[in-house]
Amino acid sequence: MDMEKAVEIMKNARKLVVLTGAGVSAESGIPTFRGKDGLWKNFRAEDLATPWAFQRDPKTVWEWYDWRRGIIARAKPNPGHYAIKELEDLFPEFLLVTQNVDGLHRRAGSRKVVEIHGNLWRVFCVDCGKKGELLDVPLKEIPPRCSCGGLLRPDVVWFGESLDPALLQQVYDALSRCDVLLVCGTSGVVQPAASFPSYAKGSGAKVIEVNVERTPISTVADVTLIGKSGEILPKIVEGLKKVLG
Ligand code: BJW
Ligand code: ZN
Repeated sequence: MDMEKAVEIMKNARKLVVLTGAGVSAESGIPTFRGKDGLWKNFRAEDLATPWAFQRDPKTVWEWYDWRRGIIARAKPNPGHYAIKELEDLFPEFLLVTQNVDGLHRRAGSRKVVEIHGNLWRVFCVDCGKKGELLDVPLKEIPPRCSCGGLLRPDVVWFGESLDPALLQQVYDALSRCDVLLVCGTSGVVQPAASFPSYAKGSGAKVIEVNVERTPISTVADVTLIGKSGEILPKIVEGLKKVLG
C-alpha cells in the first residue's frame, strides 16, 4: 500500500533529492550513531565528535576514527546504496545529500553527491590548514601529524561547527526546487539536516521516508516506509522501472 503510494508520487516527479543518514550504511556493517552498537568504549558521538573533545584528548578521538575507518575500509556498499545510484540515472534532476562520512555512496557509483558532514578519509592540519587524504588503516601514528608538526584532524563537521556554506546553499537550492525528497536512514535529530524535510515540504515537495522505525521526520512525511533501506530502496526502483516502462 505505502510502497504503491511512494511509487505513485515518484513516478510523476522530475526533480529528486535523496537525503541519507547512517541507517543506509547499517546493512554494510557500519554501526549507526544512535543505535545500540553505536557506542564505542561507552562514549556517545556527542562526546567525541566535537572540537572540544579533540582539543582535550586528540588521541582518544583519533582512536575512535581509527576503529571506524577499519570497519569502513572492510565494508562494501549494500543494495540500498546501489538503488540510490540507479535513482540518479532515472531522474533528470537529481541530488544526493548525505550526512555519512564513509564514502560508500561514491563507491556504489553515485556521482551527484554532496557530503554535508565531510569525509573521514580526508584530513586537514589544525596549524597550517593543509588538506589531504590519509588512507592508512590502521593509522601509523595516533594522533597523526602534518609535515609542519601540527595535529591533523578528520575533515568532518563536528557538533558546534558550521557546515560549508557553499554546500548548504546548493542543498537548499535543490530542496526548494525538488518535486520529491526521499529521506533514508536518518534519526532526524541532528541539525541542520533534521530540518531539510520540513524545508522541502514548505517549498511544495512531497516527502517520502524510509527507516526501520518512525522518527520525528515521520510527522512531516507524506509516506513512511518501515523497513531496511537495503530492502525497500531496490523495491522502489523496481516499482518505478515498471511504471516508467
Ligand atoms: C535504518 C537502518 C536500515 C538503522 N535501514 N534505516 C538547532 C536546535 C538545536 C541544536 C542545534 C540547532 N542547530 C544546531 C544545533 C547543534 C547541533 C545539533 O543538531 N544538535 C542536536 C543533537 C540537538 N548541530 C550542529 O552542531 C551542526 N552545526 C551547525 O548547525 O552549525 C551552526 C550552529 C552551531 C551551533 C549552534 C547553532 C548553530 C553540526 C552537526 C554535525 C554532526 N556531526 C556528526 C559527526 C560527523 C563526523 C563523523 O561521522 O565522525 O554527524 S554527529 C552524527 O550525527 C553524524 C551523523 O551524520 C549525524 C546524524 O546521524 P544519523 O545519520 O541520523 O544517524 P543516527 O544513528 O542518529 O540514526 C540512524 C537512523 O537509521 C535511525 O533512525 C535508525 O532507525 C535508522 N536505521 N538501520 C533504514 N537498515
Ligand atoms: Zn600543517
